[in-house]
Amino acid sequence: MRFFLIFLAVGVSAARGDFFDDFESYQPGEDPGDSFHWTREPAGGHVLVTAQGDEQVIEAVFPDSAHLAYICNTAGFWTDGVVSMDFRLDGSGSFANVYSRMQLATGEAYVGGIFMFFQPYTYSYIGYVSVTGEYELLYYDFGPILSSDDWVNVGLELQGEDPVILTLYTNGEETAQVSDPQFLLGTGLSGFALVYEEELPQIFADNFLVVVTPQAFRATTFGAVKRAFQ
Ligand SMILES: [Ca+2]
Repeated sequence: MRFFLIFLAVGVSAARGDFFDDFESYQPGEDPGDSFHWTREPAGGHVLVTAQGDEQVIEAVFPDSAHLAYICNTAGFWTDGVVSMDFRLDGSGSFANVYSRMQLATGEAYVGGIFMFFQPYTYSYIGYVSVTGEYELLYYDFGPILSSDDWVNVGLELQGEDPVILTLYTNGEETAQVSDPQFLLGTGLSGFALVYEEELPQIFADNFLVVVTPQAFRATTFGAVKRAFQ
Protein backbone atom coordinates (compact mmCIF):
# COMPACT_ATOMS: atom_id res chain seq x y z
CA MET A 1 0.00 0.00 0.00
CA ARG A 2 2.80 2.39 0.85
CA PHE A 3 4.45 2.10 -2.54
CA PHE A 4 1.17 2.64 -4.27
CA LEU A 5 0.44 5.76 -2.27
CA ILE A 6 3.81 7.33 -2.93
CA PHE A 7 3.35 6.68 -6.62
CA LEU A 8 -0.09 8.22 -6.44
CA ALA A 9 1.34 11.53 -5.19
CA VAL A 10 2.38 12.36 -8.72
CA GLY A 11 -1.17 12.24 -9.98
CA VAL A 12 -3.09 13.86 -7.13
CA SER A 13 -3.77 17.58 -7.28
CA ALA A 14 -2.17 19.62 -4.52
CA ALA A 15 -5.23 21.86 -4.36
CA ARG A 16 -7.99 21.13 -1.90
CA GLY A 17 -11.63 21.94 -2.17
CA ASP A 18 -15.21 20.97 -1.94
CA PHE A 19 -16.34 18.06 -4.05
CA PHE A 20 -19.60 16.20 -4.62
CA ASP A 21 -20.16 13.05 -6.67
CA ASP A 22 -23.66 11.63 -7.05
CA PHE A 23 -22.43 9.22 -9.76
CA GLU A 24 -25.07 10.45 -12.20
CA SER A 25 -22.46 11.57 -14.76
CA TYR A 26 -21.10 8.07 -15.40
CA GLN A 27 -22.41 5.37 -17.71
CA PRO A 28 -24.03 2.31 -16.05
CA GLY A 29 -21.36 -0.37 -15.64
CA GLU A 30 -18.57 2.19 -15.49
CA ASP A 31 -15.95 2.18 -12.71
CA PRO A 32 -15.51 5.74 -11.34
CA GLY A 33 -11.91 4.69 -10.59
CA ASP A 34 -11.28 5.10 -14.33
CA SER A 35 -12.25 8.79 -14.15
CA PHE A 36 -9.90 11.58 -13.05
CA HIS A 37 -11.97 12.17 -9.89
CA TRP A 38 -11.07 8.87 -8.26
CA THR A 39 -8.16 6.48 -7.74
CA ARG A 40 -8.97 2.86 -6.95
CA GLU A 41 -6.70 1.07 -4.51
CA PRO A 42 -5.33 -1.70 -6.76
CA ALA A 43 -5.10 -4.38 -4.06
CA GLY A 44 -8.85 -4.61 -3.47
CA GLY A 45 -12.16 -4.98 -5.27
CA HIS A 46 -13.90 -2.21 -7.19
CA VAL A 47 -17.25 -0.47 -7.59
CA LEU A 48 -19.47 -0.16 -10.65
CA VAL A 49 -22.15 2.41 -11.39
CA THR A 50 -25.61 0.88 -11.45
CA ALA A 51 -29.17 2.19 -11.85
CA GLN A 52 -31.41 2.12 -8.81
CA GLY A 53 -34.85 3.53 -9.50
CA ASP A 54 -34.39 6.90 -11.18
CA GLU A 55 -30.89 7.31 -9.75
CA GLN A 56 -27.42 5.96 -10.23
CA VAL A 57 -25.43 4.57 -7.32
CA ILE A 58 -22.26 2.54 -7.03
CA GLU A 59 -22.21 -1.13 -6.09
CA ALA A 60 -19.28 -3.01 -4.53
CA VAL A 61 -17.73 -5.88 -6.50
CA PHE A 62 -15.42 -8.22 -4.58
CA PRO A 63 -14.04 -10.70 -7.15
CA ASP A 64 -11.07 -11.90 -5.08
CA SER A 65 -10.81 -9.68 -2.00
CA ALA A 66 -12.89 -8.66 1.00
CA HIS A 67 -12.27 -4.95 0.79
CA LEU A 68 -12.06 -2.04 -1.59
CA ALA A 69 -11.02 1.59 -1.19
CA TYR A 70 -11.14 4.71 -3.35
CA ILE A 71 -9.22 7.95 -2.97
CA CYS A 72 -10.92 11.15 -4.12
CA ASN A 73 -8.39 12.96 -6.31
CA THR A 74 -10.53 16.01 -6.92
CA ALA A 75 -11.06 16.85 -3.24
CA GLY A 76 -7.27 16.61 -2.91
CA PHE A 77 -5.46 17.32 0.35
CA TRP A 78 -7.36 19.06 3.13
CA THR A 79 -7.24 19.41 6.90
CA ASP A 80 -10.49 20.61 8.51
CA GLY A 81 -13.90 19.86 7.08
CA VAL A 82 -16.50 17.14 6.63
CA VAL A 83 -16.55 14.07 4.40
CA SER A 84 -19.81 12.14 4.07
CA MET A 85 -21.48 9.45 1.96
CA ASP A 86 -24.70 7.42 1.75
CA PHE A 87 -24.40 3.66 2.26
CA ARG A 88 -26.75 0.67 1.95
CA LEU A 89 -25.52 -2.62 3.40
CA ASP A 90 -27.25 -5.90 2.67
CA GLY A 91 -25.47 -8.61 4.62
CA SER A 92 -24.17 -9.18 8.15
CA GLY A 93 -20.47 -8.71 8.84
CA SER A 94 -20.01 -5.88 6.36
CA PHE A 95 -18.92 -2.34 6.95
CA ALA A 96 -18.61 0.95 5.10
CA ASN A 97 -16.76 4.11 5.97
CA VAL A 98 -15.56 7.45 4.77
CA TYR A 99 -11.99 8.40 5.62
CA SER A 100 -9.86 11.51 5.66
CA ARG A 101 -6.38 12.84 6.43
CA MET A 102 -4.91 9.78 4.73
CA GLN A 103 -1.13 10.16 4.79
CA LEU A 104 0.58 9.43 1.51
CA ALA A 105 3.77 8.12 3.08
CA THR A 106 2.14 5.66 5.48
CA GLY A 107 -1.50 5.06 4.46
CA GLU A 108 -2.69 6.07 7.95
CA ALA A 109 -6.13 7.71 8.06
CA TYR A 110 -9.15 8.53 10.21
CA VAL A 111 -12.39 6.70 9.44
CA GLY A 112 -16.04 7.16 10.35
CA GLY A 113 -18.44 4.40 9.47
CA ILE A 114 -21.11 1.87 10.06
CA PHE A 115 -20.69 -1.85 10.77
CA MET A 116 -23.59 -4.21 10.05
CA PHE A 117 -22.72 -6.92 12.57
CA PHE A 118 -26.06 -8.76 12.36
CA GLN A 119 -28.66 -7.21 10.12
CA PRO A 120 -30.55 -5.02 11.02
CA TYR A 121 -28.27 -4.19 13.98
CA THR A 122 -25.32 -1.88 13.46
CA TYR A 123 -22.42 -0.23 15.22
CA SER A 124 -21.33 3.30 14.43
CA TYR A 125 -17.62 3.95 14.80
CA ILE A 126 -14.76 6.41 14.57
CA GLY A 127 -11.35 4.92 14.04
CA TYR A 128 -7.71 5.32 13.17
CA VAL A 129 -6.24 3.12 10.43
CA SER A 130 -2.64 2.13 11.10
CA VAL A 131 0.29 1.74 8.73
CA THR A 132 -0.55 -1.98 8.47
CA GLY A 133 -4.20 -1.22 7.62
CA GLU A 134 -5.62 -2.25 10.99
CA TYR A 135 -8.52 -0.33 12.50
CA GLU A 136 -8.06 1.06 16.00
CA LEU A 137 -11.47 2.21 17.22
CA LEU A 138 -11.61 5.55 19.04
CA TYR A 139 -15.40 5.24 19.48
CA TYR A 140 -18.04 2.62 18.82
CA ASP A 141 -21.60 2.12 19.98
CA PHE A 142 -24.89 0.78 18.67
CA GLY A 143 -25.96 2.53 15.48
CA PRO A 144 -29.29 2.76 13.68
CA ILE A 145 -31.46 -0.26 12.82
CA LEU A 146 -31.03 -0.78 9.06
CA SER A 147 -32.95 -3.26 6.97
CA SER A 148 -31.46 -4.30 3.65
CA ASP A 149 -33.10 -1.49 1.68
CA ASP A 150 -32.39 1.34 4.13
CA TRP A 151 -29.84 4.00 3.26
CA VAL A 152 -27.77 5.69 5.93
CA ASN A 153 -25.69 8.85 5.61
CA VAL A 154 -22.38 8.77 7.49
CA GLY A 155 -20.32 11.93 7.98
CA LEU A 156 -16.95 12.52 9.64
CA GLU A 157 -15.92 16.03 10.64
CA LEU A 158 -12.28 16.88 11.39
CA GLN A 159 -11.09 19.86 13.36
CA GLY A 160 -7.65 20.89 14.62
CA GLU A 161 -4.30 19.18 14.67
CA ASP A 162 -3.31 18.80 18.35
CA PRO A 163 -5.57 17.32 19.46
CA VAL A 164 -7.63 16.27 16.46
CA ILE A 165 -11.38 16.53 17.17
CA LEU A 166 -13.40 13.91 15.27
CA THR A 167 -17.17 14.18 15.07
CA LEU A 168 -19.37 11.44 13.62
CA TYR A 169 -22.73 12.22 12.02
CA THR A 170 -25.40 9.65 11.23
CA ASN A 171 -28.18 10.85 8.92
CA GLY A 172 -27.10 14.41 9.68
CA GLU A 173 -27.35 14.02 13.48
CA GLU A 174 -24.28 14.28 15.66
CA THR A 175 -23.62 10.74 16.94
CA ALA A 176 -20.33 11.07 18.80
CA GLN A 177 -17.29 13.24 19.24
CA VAL A 178 -13.83 12.12 20.29
CA SER A 179 -10.54 13.87 20.79
CA ASP A 180 -7.41 12.18 19.48
CA PRO A 181 -4.27 13.40 21.27
CA GLN A 182 -2.20 10.44 20.02
CA PHE A 183 -2.08 9.88 16.27
CA LEU A 184 -2.38 13.55 15.23
CA LEU A 185 -2.78 13.02 11.51
CA GLY A 186 -2.49 16.30 9.61
CA THR A 187 -3.48 17.31 6.08
CA GLY A 188 -4.30 14.32 3.90
CA LEU A 189 -6.55 12.72 1.33
CA SER A 190 -10.15 11.53 1.66
CA GLY A 191 -12.29 8.78 0.19
CA PHE A 192 -14.32 5.72 1.12
CA ALA A 193 -13.80 2.04 1.89
CA LEU A 194 -16.17 -0.96 1.79
CA VAL A 195 -15.32 -4.21 3.57
CA TYR A 196 -16.88 -7.53 4.55
CA GLU A 197 -15.90 -10.23 7.00
CA GLU A 198 -18.45 -12.99 6.57
CA GLU A 199 -20.80 -13.90 3.70
CA LEU A 200 -20.53 -11.83 0.52
CA PRO A 201 -22.82 -8.80 1.01
CA GLN A 202 -24.38 -6.33 -1.39
CA ILE A 203 -23.06 -2.86 -0.60
CA PHE A 204 -24.24 0.28 -2.35
CA ALA A 205 -23.03 3.85 -1.94
CA ASP A 206 -23.94 7.27 -3.30
CA ASN A 207 -23.50 11.02 -2.78
CA PHE A 208 -19.86 11.39 -1.72
CA LEU A 209 -19.41 14.91 -0.34
CA VAL A 210 -16.42 16.88 0.92
CA VAL A 211 -16.92 20.33 2.46
CA VAL A 212 -13.72 21.97 3.64
CA THR A 213 -14.06 24.35 6.59
CA PRO A 214 -13.42 27.89 5.28
CA GLN A 215 -11.90 29.20 8.54
CA ALA A 216 -9.42 26.35 8.57
CA PHE A 217 -8.61 26.95 4.93
CA ARG A 218 -7.78 30.60 5.62
CA ALA A 219 -5.75 29.80 8.72
CA THR A 220 -3.76 27.17 6.89
CA THR A 221 -3.14 29.42 3.93
CA PHE A 222 -1.91 32.34 6.02
CA GLY A 223 0.19 29.99 8.13
CA ALA A 224 1.85 28.60 5.04
CA VAL A 225 2.50 32.08 3.69
CA LYS A 226 3.97 33.19 7.01
CA ARG A 227 6.25 30.17 7.13
CA ALA A 228 7.42 30.87 3.60
CA PHE A 229 8.72 34.29 4.67
CA GLN A 230 10.47 33.15 7.84
CA1 LIG B 1 -26.78 9.05 -7.34
